[in-house]
Amino acid sequence: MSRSLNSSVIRLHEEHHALEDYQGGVPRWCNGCGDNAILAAMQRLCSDENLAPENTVFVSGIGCSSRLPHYMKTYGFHSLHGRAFPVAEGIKMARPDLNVFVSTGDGDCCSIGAAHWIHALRYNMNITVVLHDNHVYGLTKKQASPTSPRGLKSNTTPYGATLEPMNPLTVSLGVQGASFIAQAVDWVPEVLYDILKAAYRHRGFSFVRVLQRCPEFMPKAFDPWLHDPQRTQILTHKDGLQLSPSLSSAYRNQLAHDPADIDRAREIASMDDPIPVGILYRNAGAPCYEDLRHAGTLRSPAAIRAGLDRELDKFTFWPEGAEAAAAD
Ligand SMILES: Cc1ncc(C[n+]2csc(CCOP(=O)(O)OP(=O)(O)O)c2C)c(N)n1
Ligand code: SF4
Repeated sequence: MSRSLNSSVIRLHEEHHALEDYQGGVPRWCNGCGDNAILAAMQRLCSDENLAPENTVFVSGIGCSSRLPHYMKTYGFHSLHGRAFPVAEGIKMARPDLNVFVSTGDGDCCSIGAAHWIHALRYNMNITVVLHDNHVYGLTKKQASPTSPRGLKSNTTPYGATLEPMNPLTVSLGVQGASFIAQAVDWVPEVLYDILKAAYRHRGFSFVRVLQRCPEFMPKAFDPWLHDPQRTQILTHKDGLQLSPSLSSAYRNQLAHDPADIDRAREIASMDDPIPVGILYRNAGAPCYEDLRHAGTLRSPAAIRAGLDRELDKFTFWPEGAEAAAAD
């Protein structure tokens, strides 16, 4: 083998990351938990996009879904309940070059973390977010969440949940600055993967709500949709999802939807039967907060040194006239 060919082979080997490069610990989720499908799609995405593990961070709050960073062989930050967004935003401000992902549950995001969620949408930082929405608090063994169906009997609602559920899609689409809103379901993995890929490739805050099965505490929650593919409506468009021929014949209920149309996106988002799946809204031109604030510059070696110099100079004794001379 010639020397240049040899070195290219070595470079190829060094630069390509296989699926195993992203597979961390063995997941502790229950059998049949939809979190497994989301994890598999994430690992495939990282490998296909060849994201350097050392430049990739998965951030989460607390919950079953928030265990995802443990299972990715990248950097990870399993933070506090409801606090994944400010942690992810801090990372992005300091290191805008990193690929930053967030995994959050419906309790983590829509309940305790709701204020952070709204402002994260508004700030539109380049972060890819997956809301694992199983309509319940799983980790703490069945309490009602903001997305629980009305009437759900749980440890906190023994007579049934009183309120109508919150719709994370319509809430997100109501926030000024929101730039990418999509919905997927864990039981159609190919479409889940395509939506996560589009979300990752969008430059801005991409928010993907994934309807996620929790066989332990919500065993039949999505059965009607699982048993009847026509009750899932796939949003297709040349700038959105395009189904493979086999999926197209299985999921015949399709709706052409241009993700640039926010008014139509809001109408579609409010449907719950059939479930809309696809990219509801995308605005590639929305400004990212880190660009507006020139993120990362504060942490450059030159900026850190200048800051230290400024601090140390406060303790310098300048003989008369020397300060002006030093400034010249
Ligand atoms: C400040 C705080 N409050 C409450 C809890 C208890 N707690 C842990 S996880 C959780 C809810 C998790 O539900 P969700 O976000 O829907 O995730 P899932 O487990 O369903 O994936 C709660 C209330 C906590 N850890 N910290
Ligand atoms: S309790 Fe539910 S959400 Fe948690 S791991 Fe089990 S199936 Fe998944």
